Amino acid sequence: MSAILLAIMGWDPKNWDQLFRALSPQRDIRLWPEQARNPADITYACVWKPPHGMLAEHRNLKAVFSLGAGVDDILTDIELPNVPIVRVVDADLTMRMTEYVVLHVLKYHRQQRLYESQQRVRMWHEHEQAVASDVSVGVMGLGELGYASAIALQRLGFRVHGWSRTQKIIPGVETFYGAVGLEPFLRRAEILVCLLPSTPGTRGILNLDTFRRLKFNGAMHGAYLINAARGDLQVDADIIVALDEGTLAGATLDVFPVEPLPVTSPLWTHPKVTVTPHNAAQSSPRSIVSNILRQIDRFEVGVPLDHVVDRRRGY
Ligand code: NDP
Ligand code: OXD
Repeated sequence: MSAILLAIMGWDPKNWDQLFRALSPQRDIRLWPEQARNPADITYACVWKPPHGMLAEHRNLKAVFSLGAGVDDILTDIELPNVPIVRVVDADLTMRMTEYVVLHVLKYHRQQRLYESQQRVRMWHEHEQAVASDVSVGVMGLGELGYASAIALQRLGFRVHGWSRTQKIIPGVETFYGAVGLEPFLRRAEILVCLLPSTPGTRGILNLDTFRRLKFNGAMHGAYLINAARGDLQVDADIIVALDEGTLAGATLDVFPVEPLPVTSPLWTHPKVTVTPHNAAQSSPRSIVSNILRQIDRFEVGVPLDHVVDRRRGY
């Protein structure tokens, strides 16, 4: 008996459950916790924010598939079974994240919030507009999502810099890497886009010290933050201080240390903050489910899994 377990927390599991059943009617699909029985039957688990310790109860697991690109919620489970963890790498997800990054970079570049505030008071007034090639955008993380966003921004004419853990060569993008590369990278960035995974090496990296190193006297006349990666990379209190002291001129935040963002958070109403509900790369479950089922079919005939997470690196 071989069954697939779906354990989905924080998202509505119904659509996923229906898709798995529709796209693989021959398989035994069990939605956790309602249909959890005989844990020994389970050979694959497809999960989003599974409760810690739950996967360890399934001793015949052969692989765990994350339903998202980030796997921090899975890897922080200290009882995680020693099986491959596969993450999502999907063209649709990548495109949606690229759209989000381009949208918010352009929103700052084209002073859209300012024009919207003018519209509210029927003010017809043009402001000087910087040329994109004078604006420096720094992309933290040059993996699947950071790379695609950097290329899209570079094609729009921005001056793009990137930072990663290991060295990268990307035509048209000035790259920096490792701890020594962080300082020169930050010094160039007027709009800082974060697409890093959450790991022990990155958590809290979006802090006041980081913001104070950004380039605030460039074509944008201020520094901006866009975090579409993970909430625990940012220190919310430091963002507020940086905005209030003028170190940051604006922040777009899709992710937060506590989600949903508590109604009491000052970020909701801060005049320089844009909040979105962790939907930067809201993507097609159909595409993700099809990819996972294809991987399982191939794995069962001996083909190695793609996009297996390196547990030592943490992403
Ligand atoms: P990848 O694993 O493909 O890329 C991660 C990048 O971060 C790599 O370039 C890596 O460097 C770099 N990196 C990791 N650790 C460090 C470090 N300590 N210092 C410098 N660079 C580092 O991930 P993806 O691009 O697919 O996704 C990135 C993150 O985006 C996910 O982990 C997830 O948290 C978040 N995400 C958010 C979504 C949303 O809707 N808001 C949707 C999807 C993902 P190197 O290349 O050298 O290894
Ligand atoms: C992901 C996400 O990691 O949606 O895929 O946050």
